[in-house]
Amino acid sequence: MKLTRRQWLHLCYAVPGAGLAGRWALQAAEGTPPANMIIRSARPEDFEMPLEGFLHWLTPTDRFFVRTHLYRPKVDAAVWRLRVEGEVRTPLTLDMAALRQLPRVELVSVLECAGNGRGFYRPTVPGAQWRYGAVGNARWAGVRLADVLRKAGLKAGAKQVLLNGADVPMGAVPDFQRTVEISKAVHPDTLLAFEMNGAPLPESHGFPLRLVVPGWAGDSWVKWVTNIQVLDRDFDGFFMKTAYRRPPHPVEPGTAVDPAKMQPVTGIRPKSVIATPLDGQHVGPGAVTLRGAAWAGEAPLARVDVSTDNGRTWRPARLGADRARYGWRLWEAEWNPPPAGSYVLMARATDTAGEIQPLAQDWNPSGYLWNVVQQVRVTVGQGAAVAAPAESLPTFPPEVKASCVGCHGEDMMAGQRLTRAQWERELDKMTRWGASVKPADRPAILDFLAGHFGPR
Ligand code: HEC
Ligand SMILES: Nc1nc2c(c(=O)[nH]1)N[C@H]1C(S)=C(S)[C@@H](COP(=O)(O)O)O[C@H]1N2
Ligand SMILES: [Mo]
Repeated sequence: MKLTRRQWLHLCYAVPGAGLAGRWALQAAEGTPPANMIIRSARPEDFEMPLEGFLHWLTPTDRFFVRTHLYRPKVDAAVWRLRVEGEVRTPLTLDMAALRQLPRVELVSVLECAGNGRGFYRPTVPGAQWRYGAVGNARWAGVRLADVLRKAGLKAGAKQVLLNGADVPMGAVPDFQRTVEISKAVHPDTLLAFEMNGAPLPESHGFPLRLVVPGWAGDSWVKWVTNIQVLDRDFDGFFMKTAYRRPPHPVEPGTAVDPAKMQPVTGIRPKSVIATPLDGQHVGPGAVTLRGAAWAGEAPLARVDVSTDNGRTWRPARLGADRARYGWRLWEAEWNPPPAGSYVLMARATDTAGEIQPLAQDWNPSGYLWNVVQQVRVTVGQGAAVAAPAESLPTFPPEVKASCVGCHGEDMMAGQRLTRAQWERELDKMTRWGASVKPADRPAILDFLAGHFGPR
């Protein structure tokens, strides 16, 4: 994306102190968003895989979802170093050649964003409104984090491993830093990966090095890793203490919950997605094949069952031959639809620990770990599918542009469905993060946002 002089001025106005880092980021993140993805936010990059992606066992890299809180850095591999310090006997500074001397490990694993499916929670919650495609299945190659930690020599008090990436700062937005508890960090399947699908990691996916944490949600899969610090205590940075937490018990939907009373997101849950037929599609007459992909977390996927009668009866789907411990499985099931009518198709995953994908789920304040069984409504034998009308963006008034476009675009706001009270909280959060909102403009900004992007 090219910035006009006016946009540059907006940026400097909207992001006090953004300075050189901010400008560098804008250059680094420049580029046209891919045409074959659903763009939730062009900058920072939040791209969702369309449903066709669930027809591939390995997700083609150019169709793999991208989730970035800050700006994507442009890392020069020649000067890049990995620093390992903290509760270790020998702090290390490794370049890529030194890292590659450790045993190479390859594995296929699903990577799913904790917020995948957030867009389905009611009441709606703020954040990228992902539907199904904030997930992908790739072949990762690298070295074991355990081998790196062994080389440095873990001290007895080691409790958590803190990873920091080269994310480019944005205003006063907290840096993306995450910890993984020591037991998961030294698990032989937890990798520092430098390859994805047989090629060097692309920039958007963490070049030159990212963490791979099979079975755990994407927020632990730190990209652009430069620093590893072993801690003898819990880390209290924003992305551990405030974000990526959910309540251990059901809470009143729509309420705020004290982060101290919530727990960090770790493992993902069994889930299946129907790629075809599509919701609203007109099918048949004649046999129809349901196809999709299914996965689970630390306990592998055991089975997928389908229902073509709104959940009254279930029968097993056929699982594809391609499989890996943490990978997803393609599945298919034949359906001979009755001559005419309207039917709800469902697919439900079960893991080897016996956890079954639910038909309904408790709400949580940030909309994490959605795995409610998908419902695909199709009609057989009559009429044509009705296409949903395309939505067009309203024109953003100058005061909203001045305060809110700079760090990210209009798309970040247009994707939300929030009440006025929720928009108030967003304004406060963005102000803390560096947005400058003139008090006199606040009511007009709120009117616009709540008016156009309220709950439906
Ligand atoms: C200083 C930079 C900055 C400015 C200026 C800014 N934002 Fe944001 N905004 C962010 C960041 C960073 C995110 C989160 C990105 C992520 O986590 O993916 C974000 C995300 C959002 C989201 C998604 C929900 C969420 O909380 O993650 C909304 C809605 C939003 N901003 C609204 C606004 C509005 C309204 C304004 C103007 C008052 C504004 N932003 C100005 C940095 C900014
Ligand atoms: N440094 C850094 N690492 C990061 C993030 C980030 O914003 N910065 N986003 C995380 C989140 S929330 C997810 S879901 C995954 C997404 O990985 P992908 O973009 O390769 O799909 O990266 C994780 N690693
Ligand atoms: Mo995520």
